[in-house]
Amino acid sequence: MHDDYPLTPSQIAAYQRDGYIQLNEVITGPELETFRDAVNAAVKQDTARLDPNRTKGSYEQIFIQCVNLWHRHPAVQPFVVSRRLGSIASRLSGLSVRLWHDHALFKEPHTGAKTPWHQDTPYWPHQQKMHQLTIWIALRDATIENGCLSFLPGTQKHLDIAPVNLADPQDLYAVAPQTKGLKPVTCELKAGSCTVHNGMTFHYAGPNRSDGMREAIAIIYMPDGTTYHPAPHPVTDSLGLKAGQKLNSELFPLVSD
Ligand SMILES: O=C(O)CCC(=O)C(=O)O
Repeated sequence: MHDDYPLTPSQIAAYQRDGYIQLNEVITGPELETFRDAVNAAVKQDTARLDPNRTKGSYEQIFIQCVNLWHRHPAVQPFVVSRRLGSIASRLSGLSVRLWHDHALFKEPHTGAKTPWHQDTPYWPHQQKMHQLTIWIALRDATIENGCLSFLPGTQKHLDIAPVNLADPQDLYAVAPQTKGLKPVTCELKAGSCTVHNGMTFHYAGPNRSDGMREAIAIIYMPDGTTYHPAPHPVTDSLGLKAGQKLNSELFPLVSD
């Protein structure tokens, strides 16, 4: 995971124009198996205390979400803070980047919940909002049947839209009428391939109608120099940060040159 994944100037231009891009075969072979096993073991450990018969709220029906695996699970860490992934984020955004956080996003079979159309950055306690980006890695094939991602190209330029409540979403056109008429692009991915999206790009995933788990991990990056905007967030709530403080502690490592 030390080598650079090849990116052409036209791929970088496409990412900057559309706010997302699909990159195939980013992690392959034994590395993919090791990463998938490590993430699966981490999710299993993190969810072991949950009662499988509990009633799940609407958010929990969307996916099993385990945040910052890299910080608690040594086998996951080398992948999340790897040069290969950090350098993709840095070259696509054109900026030096830090890790914001990772999260495993496992959509359970037949639970029926879609991930509603939303932008990410409005949820985050950051003063700067325009250049965060997520590498979403399929650990097993992501298909229309099991809930792969779709994007609305160019919507990263639509700032100042109120955050969508994922557990109780409004209609997309009520939240963001400027998206009317845009054609979504759906990205089916082979395991080990990924999509990268700007945190302001609207995206969506359908329900998992297959018999297997949709296993993915999303790794989120922010430009070096991003500062704290006081707002509740599980990653920063316990850190005692002050408004305007740089997010540059060991929890937010620099992952690019
Ligand atoms: O995995 C999903 O269903 C949604 C992912 C997502 O919203 C994200 O990575 O920003």
